[in-house]
Amino acid sequence: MIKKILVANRGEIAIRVMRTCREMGIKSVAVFSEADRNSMHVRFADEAYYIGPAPSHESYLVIDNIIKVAKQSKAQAIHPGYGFLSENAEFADRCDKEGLIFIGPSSFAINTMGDKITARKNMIAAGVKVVPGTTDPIKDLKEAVEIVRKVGLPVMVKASAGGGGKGMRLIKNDEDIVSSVTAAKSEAKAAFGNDEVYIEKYIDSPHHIEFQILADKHGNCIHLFERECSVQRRHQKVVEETPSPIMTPEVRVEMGKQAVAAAKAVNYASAGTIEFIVDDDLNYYFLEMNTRLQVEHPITERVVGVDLVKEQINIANGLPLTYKQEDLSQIGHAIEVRIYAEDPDNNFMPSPGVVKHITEPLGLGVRHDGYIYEGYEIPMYYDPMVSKLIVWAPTRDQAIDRMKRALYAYKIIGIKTTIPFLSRIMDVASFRAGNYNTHFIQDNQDELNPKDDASVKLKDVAAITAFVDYLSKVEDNNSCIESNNATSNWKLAGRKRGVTRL
Ligand code: MV4
Repeated sequence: MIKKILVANRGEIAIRVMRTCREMGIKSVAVFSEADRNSMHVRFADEAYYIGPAPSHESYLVIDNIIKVAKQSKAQAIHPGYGFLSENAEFADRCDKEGLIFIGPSSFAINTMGDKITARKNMIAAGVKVVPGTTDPIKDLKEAVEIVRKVGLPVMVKASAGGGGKGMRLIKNDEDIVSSVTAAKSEAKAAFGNDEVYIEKYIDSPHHIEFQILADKHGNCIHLFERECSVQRRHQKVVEETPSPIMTPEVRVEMGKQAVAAAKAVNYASAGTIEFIVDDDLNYYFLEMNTRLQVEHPITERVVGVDLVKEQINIANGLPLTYKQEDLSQIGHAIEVRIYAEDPDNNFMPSPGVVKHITEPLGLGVRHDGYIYEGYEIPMYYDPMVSKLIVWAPTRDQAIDRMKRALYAYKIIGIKTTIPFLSRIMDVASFRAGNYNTHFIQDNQDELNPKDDASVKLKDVAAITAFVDYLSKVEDNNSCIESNNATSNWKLAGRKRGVTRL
């Protein structure tokens, strides 16, 4: 059984993984770059090792260095988190060869799903619905024209080595086929060293709905229902929620079965996500599989009541799943928002700097997964996401109210964050109505833009004034407590060195 895990990551996800390690009595090992000497994940771990200069290709992405630290620290397993080496088949293989357990799927599953054309082929063979289009790489421009004629315009050309929106092009007119396919191929070559592209029918204004799955090494596979991830900006998710407001019980059962079939087709064993695009009539199509723990996993954890990292570790230990599909249900509603160190009032410019103050929201139904603290300087080398705020409530309406309350209470001073933008999303009528798709942010740009009127600035001034006033009162009150004859039970209890319990 795994007793020590090296977490090959940083920031909130490294801390997230370490929390579960501690609950399971597993020691955690942190690795850190030059820029992360003062990072919270280093303090959170039982041990920490330096692995190289700030740029991630000289530290968090250097397989040799990470393997070396794993051996030196006698860790038996490596959790890659998300990003960095999490979907690197070579790394998974290398762990295997070095006798280390990679907490994730096999390199075969990563490779098969990583190549989108191979993934499509495998999904079709497994009876999973994919977007109508090609099953093989486009051979030449002549073939491209024929395929577009068959599939019908509009279409998308996508890079087989792409994914997550990278290397995609929309073709609307016949005249554009040749130039778009040519451009897509050369872009793919430059970005991925692989110029294979494929063509799919374009699905207009789709929803992005993904299914969480868990599979063990004994052939058991279950799904943990869906996450609605349609609120995106430049292929970055901004808000995620579960259940999806557009889902029906019937379609949920069908898509869940498809998700399980997709995972089984590649002998998957770990936590994974099957991404679908879904149109307004709830026609759904497999898009791609993410072979890692995802940023938005906490909403599933909250609504289904399963610790996904714990399950990943148990699966890596070779244990069979302890949940059966019929044991699982969705209880209540969860929403996650991602907080970035970016200025939403200035075209989302990165806003690195020192965190002068942070008050994290707390209270009923609130989870905060973050890593920044007062005095911390956010390095500019890595992803600008500073935290995730996850709320749960019995109903969707109450969850939105709770998110608004939590965002109101969330104060970060010193850097600009996307908190005000997220608050405005919660106030958009179509979001409240659950009536939105992947065009949501584009479609509501006016409402989501900052209200550049005096009332906002006045509110800021009022908040600062209130805080200064509060600070001065803290001093005043300190001096008057001593001269006050009225004594509270609390003070009495303290004097008697006994506590009155309620
Ligand atoms: C599509 C599509 C429409 N039709 N494929 C973007 C990310 C990548 N995973 C796939 N993406 C899309 N693929 C077909 N055939 C529209 C998108 C898309 C999108 C998908 C999910 C969430 C947000 C999106 C934003 C723009 C485009």
